[in-house]
Amino acid sequence: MSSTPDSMRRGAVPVQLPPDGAMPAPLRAMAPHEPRDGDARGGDAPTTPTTLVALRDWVASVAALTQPAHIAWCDGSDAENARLVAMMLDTGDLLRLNPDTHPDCYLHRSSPSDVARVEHLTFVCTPTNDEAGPNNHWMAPAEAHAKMDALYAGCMRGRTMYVVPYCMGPIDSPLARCGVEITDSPYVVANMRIMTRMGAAALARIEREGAEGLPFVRGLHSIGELDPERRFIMHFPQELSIKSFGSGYGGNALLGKKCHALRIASHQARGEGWLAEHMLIVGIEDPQGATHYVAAAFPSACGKTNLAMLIPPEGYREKGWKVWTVGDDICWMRPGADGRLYAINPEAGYFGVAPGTSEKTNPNALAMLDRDAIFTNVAVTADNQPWWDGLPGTPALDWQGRPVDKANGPAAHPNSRFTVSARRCPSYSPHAEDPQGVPISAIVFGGRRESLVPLVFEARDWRHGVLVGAGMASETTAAATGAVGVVRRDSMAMKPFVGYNFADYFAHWLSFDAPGAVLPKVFHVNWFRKGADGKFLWPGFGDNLRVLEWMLRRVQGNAGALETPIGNLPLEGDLDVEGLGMAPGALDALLHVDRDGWYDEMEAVGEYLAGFGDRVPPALVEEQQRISAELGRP
Ligand code: SAT
Ligand code: MN
Repeated sequence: MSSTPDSMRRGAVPVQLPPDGAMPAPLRAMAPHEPRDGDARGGDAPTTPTTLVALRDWVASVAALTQPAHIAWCDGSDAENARLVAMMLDTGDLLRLNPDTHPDCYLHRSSPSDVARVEHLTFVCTPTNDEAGPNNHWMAPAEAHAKMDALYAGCMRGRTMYVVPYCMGPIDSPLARCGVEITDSPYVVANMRIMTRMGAAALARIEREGAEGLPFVRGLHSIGELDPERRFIMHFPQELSIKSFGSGYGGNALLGKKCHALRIASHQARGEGWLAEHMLIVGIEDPQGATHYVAAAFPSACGKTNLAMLIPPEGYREKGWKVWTVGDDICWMRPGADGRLYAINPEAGYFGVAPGTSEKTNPNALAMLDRDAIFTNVAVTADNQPWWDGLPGTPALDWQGRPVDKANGPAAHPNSRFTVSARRCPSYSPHAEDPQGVPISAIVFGGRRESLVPLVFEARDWRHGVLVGAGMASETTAAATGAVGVVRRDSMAMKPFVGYNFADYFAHWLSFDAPGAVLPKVFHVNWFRKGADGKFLWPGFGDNLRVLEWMLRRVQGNAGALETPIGNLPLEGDLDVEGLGMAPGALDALLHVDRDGWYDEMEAVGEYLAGFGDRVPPALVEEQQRISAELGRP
């Protein structure tokens, strides 16, 4: 990807560095308010990069290690983005899509061995292995630093090093947190500009907070040679830092997303009394005009984006139901003065799974994708429009740019993605950028389960809800490298994303049940239950609002439920299935609790918890045992 020397590129305004080895000199140019002659090619003279000594020193030390040809401080402006895009069109990092149908849309084809997150190469480097827990790969911090620094030595020779200040969350929100990503990938810069509040405003906040002694998260990223054998994603939660090498893809490379907003933030949140979760946030407006916010945790590629942008079924629309999107992937929430949990979406864009996004499944998403979007690893039609399964038209070239041939597999990669600004979403909530966040009425856990798990059930209280989240399991998807369709435990959909020991994380969740707390109700859903014929029993997508409606009526105390050992389920007639034309028996099957199957499931959850040893909160084990006992040994 970066084989072209940067001397041939036109990028974000760079600072010209002397040849290898002579580091300190150019950083002289970063003294406050000192003009620079950095852009040797006559671009606009860059202003002073930063007044913050800690940032300056870190950038200097990274440059000394990685030896870039230029340093470019990104301001996030349109002009800077235009320069980067022009440069990437020159180098082939981006291809322009059909400007008539998709103005300002670009295609990026990643290296074929770099198409998803790499969980087996992702490490949490806490001082002790126990702090990372059995849920994480662990490496001692000193060893991890040494390994990464050896990879970084000279890795940016001939390249530009981009310094990308960003803010996760509305720029004026007390719940937001900032970071700086240093990267040698202009594609990462362009994506970070969409996915975060990137540039001058973020830098100003970082400097203001820095002056008060507050830290920023430091993320160092190099694509290296995109060699899967030399690829690692390392997290140092205690140092609030990230080191990523060898991948340019998604969560491996856009460090604000999973690395910062989940792995590092979950550690920060634990210390500061809040939650950093892998959840969408959606507002449901009822016909009376009241909006209730729901946060829902599903593993990657299980429909978070679709649920966040749901379009109500016709009968609901007629009655006045509306759905408002706050976020589709990550949720930061903390108790407010009134005891409720208030949530922000730390992201500013969507990095959504393309295949399956269609007029039927998610018209709101499609509506955002006809301009100002970056597509990664999708196919293209003969007239150069992006294409994937679910779209009309015929693909001409596959995700690797080859003429489409069934023998090569799907035309669009199963983990191909779009990157687009949240503000382009037709259902974007007018409260999505409220600095104080939105109050959460319900938390929903869910996964892909062909069998056993009913369409919906409600936890009887917070403690039970935490167990429901901890015991979650789902069939794996293409979002991570590895086998697809294998059921694995994925507590709170955070298995790949929590920056510390799951046992401590469960205890942190339990701790929110404190005096004065007004906690959301907790539910579990499964849209993916199949019948004996192997077909999905529930239509899903827009019709999921029917299930959300029942939840909100439960929250307000005006819907019935059948109490069972696994939780409370809708009674016959509680779910509005009018107009669905469901097959006889389908709803019964969807709401059936198989006691023997659930006994085995709860025993498996017990074994899973036992895997965390003494660290696991006794309250959670008691809860599991209570339910097992109620179910009774088959
Ligand atoms: O981690 S990514 O951002 O690549 C996508 C995901 O797994 O949710
Ligand atoms: Mn995700």
